[in-house]
Amino acid sequence: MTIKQAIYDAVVNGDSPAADRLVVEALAAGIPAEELMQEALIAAMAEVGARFERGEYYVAEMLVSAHALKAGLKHVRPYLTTAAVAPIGTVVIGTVKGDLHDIGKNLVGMMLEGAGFRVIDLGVNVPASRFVQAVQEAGTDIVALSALLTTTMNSMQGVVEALKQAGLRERVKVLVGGASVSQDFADQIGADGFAPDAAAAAVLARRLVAPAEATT
Ligand code: B1M
Repeated sequence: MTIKQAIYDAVVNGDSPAADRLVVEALAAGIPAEELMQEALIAAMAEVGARFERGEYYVAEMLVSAHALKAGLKHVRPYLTTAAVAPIGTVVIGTVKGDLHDIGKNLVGMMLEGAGFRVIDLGVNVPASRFVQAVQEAGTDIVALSALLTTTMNSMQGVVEALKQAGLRERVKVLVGGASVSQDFADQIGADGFAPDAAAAAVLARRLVAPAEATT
């Protein structure tokens, strides 16, 4: 069995100590962080989701798998977040109200840091008013919203509306993503952009703050 397969199994089986140890070993063996993330950690969570859909896993199993993924992810993080000398912009990020999923949001935050942004992470289950407050306080360029549930997507629209009502909508770009979200939905709620994954979110964020640079 390859080490990537062993990491995949550790996450699917919710074995945090094994995920922790194996990711350290894999990085020491020179396997790129991005590869570990995509082919082992994220792939394993897709399998966990599939087992949940088939009724083979319950919420408890999803949770222990999420813990195992996070145990591995903490070692990958430094490889994705090389600090820039001067930030190219500030992003306020959070998972919208009603939604507790944070793994994808955390990955997006890491990739944004790696792309040179200062990232202010508001966490999960974040009400629209908290995003507005953060924009007022932080000199924000981009508000980045994550939602994994079809039932919480509409909270994104609530954030866009709250920014409008506070007179802040023209000052910031709104970037949305998460398994339940699409480009059509982003257009529908008047967001500035949608990204399907963390790497694409970082590319799009750079484009949103510096349109000319992103075309080169
Ligand atoms: Co939940 N859950 N969950 N869950 N969970 C899903 C999302 C689900 C698809 C599972 C399924 O049915 N197959 C389903 C949603 C169905 C739907 O609405 N269509 C679901 C459900 C139903 C639920 C509960 C309602 C279950 C219940 O209680 N009966 C409940 C809701 C709780 C709540 O939020 N209020 C619930 C709870 C949980 C746990 C707490 C147990 C746990 C979360 C732990 C945590 O995050 N700390 C959990 C998990 C782990 C999952 C799955 C298995 C994995 C999610 C994940 O971390 N994926 C998930 C199934 C699945 O996704 N296949 C599922 C890995 C992660 C890297 O991917 O988050 O998609 P993802 O992020 C990607 C992209 O989406 C994108 O980039 C990331 C990576 O590149 N992205 C962005 C994300 N945010 C972005 C923002 C951007 C741009 C891109 O710009 C700002």
